[in-house]
Amino acid sequence: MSDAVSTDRSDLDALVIGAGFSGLYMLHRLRDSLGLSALVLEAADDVGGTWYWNRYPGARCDSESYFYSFSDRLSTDLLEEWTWSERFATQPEILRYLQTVAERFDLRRDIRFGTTVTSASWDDDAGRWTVGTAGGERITARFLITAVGCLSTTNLPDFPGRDSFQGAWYHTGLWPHEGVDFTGQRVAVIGTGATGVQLIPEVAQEAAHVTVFQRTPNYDIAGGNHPVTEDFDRKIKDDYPRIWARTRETAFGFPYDVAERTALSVPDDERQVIFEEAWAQGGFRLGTTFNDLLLDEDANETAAEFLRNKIRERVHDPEIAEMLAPKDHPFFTKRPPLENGYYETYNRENVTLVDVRRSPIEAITPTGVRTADGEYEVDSIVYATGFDAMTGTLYKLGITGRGGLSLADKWAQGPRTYLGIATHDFPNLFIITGPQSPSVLSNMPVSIEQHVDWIADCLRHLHEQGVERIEPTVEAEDGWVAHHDEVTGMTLLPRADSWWVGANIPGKHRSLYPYVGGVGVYRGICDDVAAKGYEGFALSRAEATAPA
Ligand code: FAD
Ligand code: N01
Repeated sequence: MSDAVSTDRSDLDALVIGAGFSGLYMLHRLRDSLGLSALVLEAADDVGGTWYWNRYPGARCDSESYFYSFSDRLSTDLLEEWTWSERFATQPEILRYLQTVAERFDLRRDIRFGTTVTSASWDDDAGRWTVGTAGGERITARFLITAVGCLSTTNLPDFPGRDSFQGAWYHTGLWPHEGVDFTGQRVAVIGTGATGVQLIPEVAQEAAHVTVFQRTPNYDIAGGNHPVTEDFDRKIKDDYPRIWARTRETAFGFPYDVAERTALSVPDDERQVIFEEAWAQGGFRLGTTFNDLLLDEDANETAAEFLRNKIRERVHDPEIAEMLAPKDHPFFTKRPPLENGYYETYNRENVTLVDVRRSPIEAITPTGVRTADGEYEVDSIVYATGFDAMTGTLYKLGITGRGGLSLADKWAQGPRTYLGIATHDFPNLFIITGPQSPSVLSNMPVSIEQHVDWIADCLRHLHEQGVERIEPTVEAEDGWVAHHDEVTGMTLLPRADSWWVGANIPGKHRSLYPYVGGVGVYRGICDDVAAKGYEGFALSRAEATAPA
C-alpha cells in the first residue's frame, strides 16, 4: 500500500465512482484507515448524491433523521455534535450534513467533481481497471468501487410528443438548483410514488391548479413529522450505542422491534387498536405491528384495508378516495411513501386527480397532457416518474470485464452477483449496495456502511496476504442467486409491478433486485464469508493463477 495519496492518477490503488453517502465513507476508509491512494470521480459539482440532485419541493428522508446518518463507525464526535431539526430531515439539511462530513474529514481534496464516468474496462494482463470519463481522461486503478447509488438514473417515460411541449418541464431527480416558482401556473404532475407524494402538497399550495396523473395508487403512511426537541435529541444521543446495534440486527436496518405475533392471531378489534397505535406514531412503525405482513396474503390484507380506510376517512369525495385506495397489490409490495398532508390535498379545489390506468396518457402535446379522455392544458409538467433503479446507473458506466464482457450483457437475464457486491468475470470490482444486497430494502446508511466496511476489511486482508486479484467463483455466484430467488419467493414482494422488480422500465428484466433476507441475516453471511478467508472468492497473487 502507498503511504500517501498518489498524485499520479495512473497508478491508483482504488477508484471510487460517486460522492454520496457511499463514496464519501468509502474514500474515508480507503484513504484514512487503510492508507491507500484513492480517488473519487463524481458527475455533480459537489458531494451529496441523492441529496444533491433531488431538490424538488417537499424532498426529505423517510428514515428518521437520527438514524438516516453515518453511525459511530464514522465518528461518535460527529454524532454528538450534529443535531437534526426535524424528525424527517429536509433535502437542504441532509445535503448540509453530507457537506459537513466532507469538510470534517477533508474528503473533497480527493474527489474530482464534474467528472462523468463513461467506461470502465478490466485489463486482465495488467490486473487493473481503466476508467474513461466524458472529458476524455483515462485513469487506471487496481480496484474499482462503484458508489453510484440505487436511485440515480432518472426515468423519463418516452411519451409520444414529449419534446413538443412548449411549457417548462422538470424531472424531480434533476431539479433546478435555483428552484421553481409555480405561482399562478397550471401544473401537471405525472407520478404518485414517494416523490410525487412529497411534492404534490407543496406545489398545490403555490400553483393555480395541479392535475395529478396517477397510474397506481400507493398505501401511503402518515409520516408524523415534527421538530426535534432538545429532550428528544438528548435521549437519542444517549441511546445511540443501542440504536446502532439494533439497526445492524433488524430486517430493514431500522432500530424498530417487530412484534412476535401474526396478524390473524389477534381478534379484529385488538388488531385495529394495534394498527391505530402504530399509525399515531407515524413512519414505518405500521410495518412492525405483526411479523407476517410481508409473508401472508390474508395478514397483509388486514393492514391494506386499515390503510384504505384511512384514505376514505380523509378524502371528502368518495369517488376520489376510491381512486386513491390501492386494490391491485398487497401492502408494502411497492415501497409505501410516507405522507404529510398528501390525502387532504385532494380536498382542495385546485387539485384534480386523473386515473391514467383507466385512461392512459396518449401523448404530451405542445400545450399539455392528452389522455384517452381528453387534453389537460398546463403551463408546466413535473415528471415524478422515478428511476431506472439498481442497474440503470451501473450499466451507464459502460463496465466491461474479462474478455470484453459487458456488465449489461452478463446481467441481461437479471443480475448475477455474489452477495450483491461482486460478480464473476469482473475481478477487483466491488459494487456498493448492488442488486441482490439489502440496499433499497433497508435504511440505506446502515447497509452502505456495512458494504464499505466489508470492502475495506477485504482490501486489508488482500494486502496482508499479498493478493492482487479477487473474483467470485461461478459456483458461489450461482449459490447466491439461488438463495436470493428462494428468499424472494417466500415473500409477497414480487406480486406488485414496482421498481423493486424493474417493472417501471419497459423491457427491463423482471426479478426482485434488492435482497429481502434481512439486513442482520445478510451481515452475518458476509461476516462468515470473510471469516472463512473470503469463501466463494478466488484470490490470486500477482502473475499467479493458483489461489492464494
Ligand atoms: P447516491 O446518493 O445516489 O450517490 C451516487 C453518486 O454517484 C451521485 O452523486 C451521482 O452523481 C454519482 N454518479 C452516478 N453515475 C456516475 C457516473 N457515471 N460518473 C460519475 N458519477 C456518477 N434511503 C433511505 O434509506 N432512507 C430515506 O429516507 C431515503 N430517502 C430518499 C429520498 C429520495 C428523494 C431519494 C431519491 C432516495 C432516498 N433514499 C433513502 C435512497 C438514497 O438514494 C440513499 O439513502 C442514499 O442517499 C444513497 O447514497 P449513495 O451514495 O449510495 O448513492
Ligand atoms: O419513483 P417511483 P419515486 N406513465 O418509481 C409513475 C425513494 N424516495 O421517485 O406506480 C404513468 O416510486 C409510477 O406509476 P406506477 C424511495 O425508495 C424516497 O416516487 O409505476 N405513470 C409512479 O407513480 C422511492 O420508492 C423518498 O404505476 C408513470 C411514479 O411515476 C424511490 O425513491 C422520497 C409512468 C414513480 O414512482 C422512487 O420514488 C422520494 C408512465 N409511463 C423517493 N412511469 C422518501 O420519502 C412511471 N410512472 C424518503
